[in-house]
Amino acid sequence: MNLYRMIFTASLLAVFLFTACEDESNEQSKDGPGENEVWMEDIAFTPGELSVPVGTTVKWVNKDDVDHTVTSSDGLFDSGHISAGEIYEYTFDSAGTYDYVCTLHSGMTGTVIVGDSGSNGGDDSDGGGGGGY
Ligand SMILES: [Cu+2]
Repeated sequence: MNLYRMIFTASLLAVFLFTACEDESNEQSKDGPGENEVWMEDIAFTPGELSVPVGTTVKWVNKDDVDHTVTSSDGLFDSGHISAGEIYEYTFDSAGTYDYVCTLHSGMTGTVIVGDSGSNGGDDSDGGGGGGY
């Protein structure tokens, strides 16, 4: 009786450890959006605000099980319905701030900020090196 109980406990432990390892690898393979990429996930745009240089093609990926749209607030671009797993791409050729929404989900909004090419990256190092002290 005791031996059976021990084997049972040991196998439970083995299953638990195996499952724990599996969970860990699942977590690692679940990466976030790539560069110039916005995910539509959990009825939200991630990242909600994306900064890119002029000429960048931004890619929206629908990670949800429901349709979404990427619709410019000023009518510049409109993806139409993007089905689950589908991708929409748009190339931003001029600088500016572009607000967009999903017409299917109120409150699902995002922004793409397009900067002048070349000036990108110099913005946050403008402090002069902090020699004031
Ligand atoms: Cu949506």
